[in-house]
Amino acid sequence: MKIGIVCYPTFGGSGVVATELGLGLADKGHDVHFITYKRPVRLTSFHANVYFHEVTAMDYPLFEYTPYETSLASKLVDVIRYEKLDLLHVHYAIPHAAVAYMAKQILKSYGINIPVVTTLHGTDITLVGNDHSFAPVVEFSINESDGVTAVSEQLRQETLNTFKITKDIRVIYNFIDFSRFRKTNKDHFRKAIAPDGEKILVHISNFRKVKRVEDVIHVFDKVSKKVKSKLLMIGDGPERKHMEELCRTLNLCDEIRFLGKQEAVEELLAISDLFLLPSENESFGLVALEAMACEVPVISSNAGGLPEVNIDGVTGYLCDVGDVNGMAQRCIELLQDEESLAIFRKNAYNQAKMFDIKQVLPQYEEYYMQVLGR
Ligand code: GMT
Repeated sequence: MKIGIVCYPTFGGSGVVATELGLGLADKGHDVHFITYKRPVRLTSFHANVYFHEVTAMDYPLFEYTPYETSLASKLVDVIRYEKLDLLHVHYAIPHAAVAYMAKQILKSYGINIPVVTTLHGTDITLVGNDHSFAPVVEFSINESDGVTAVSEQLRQETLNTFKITKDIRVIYNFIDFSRFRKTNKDHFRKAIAPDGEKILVHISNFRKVKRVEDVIHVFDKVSKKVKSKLLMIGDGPERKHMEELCRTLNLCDEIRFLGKQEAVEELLAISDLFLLPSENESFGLVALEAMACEVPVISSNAGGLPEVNIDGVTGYLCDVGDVNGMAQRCIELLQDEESLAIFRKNAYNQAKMFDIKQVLPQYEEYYMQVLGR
């Protein structure tokens, strides 16, 4: 198949899923064309049947807002016509599903019918998508897609509860590539970060409000009073500055390291004992899955689709959003009990196996065939 993939090229989960999916499809012999404004962060090396088409949005003094959507639609028309794509798969509804609809209509005037699959990732439905400034367009473009997938059952339900949806929504879970995410021996890193045998807790996110990063710091504050430990804060975003200030106020600067955006997160997960994800909302929680694949149990909130990934009392613990005391207590229990920690580590790995890319990729291929009517 010749497949076009539209996504955000940044560190966000939807861009990561889209890129890994595209690369996996290419490995299976499909031709994959990424169409976006920058080379996706996980598209780092040359692959024989992977193509990248950069969208350049034209600026002009008249435009207060650069019309990226128009440039993307024009690029889609061009790539689909000349590369003769079979199917277009857009990740994150805003604005990609609406732009795909526009491109589809334009292509009809050339006698081309391009099936569009839209994958919903989370905030395109919850935090952002249901805002009245986007909602009618999101609802319309989901209903006009030829196929719609959601990354968790909870997100599917939330979409049906939020919008008037006339299309079936197929749940295809996010996935993990074990050739990259697995526990490896990085003892030299561990020694550098925790020279006195401290436990290592880790958080990875885009540091937006929805991640409740301040809860991570408050949980760690309580844990570090009972267990000698260090906290790694990986990623960057609007809340980082406030979090650094909070660490200074709590006098935790020697125990917490802000590492910024990191490419090889698996190397840091390999030396971690617990992963913290206290999000306000999380349609799936891809980073939690990445941690689990590296045998790191997860202490998370029970928001959104997290209970479909992190199993309470098995692969980690789920607490109510904002329950800092509960999360800290669970961390302390696990960190003080090596035997339980080892069991949770193995359970986390086994649960991650359910989301192996080798199981999930064929579900997308089968879904594409269904949408194409083959
Ligand atoms: O808004 C975000 O947090 C980023 C967003 C994205 O599109 O990158 O993340 C969402 O998609 C990920 C991949 O499917 C999911 O693992 C995340 O749970 C989801 N984030 C939220 O629902 C907040």
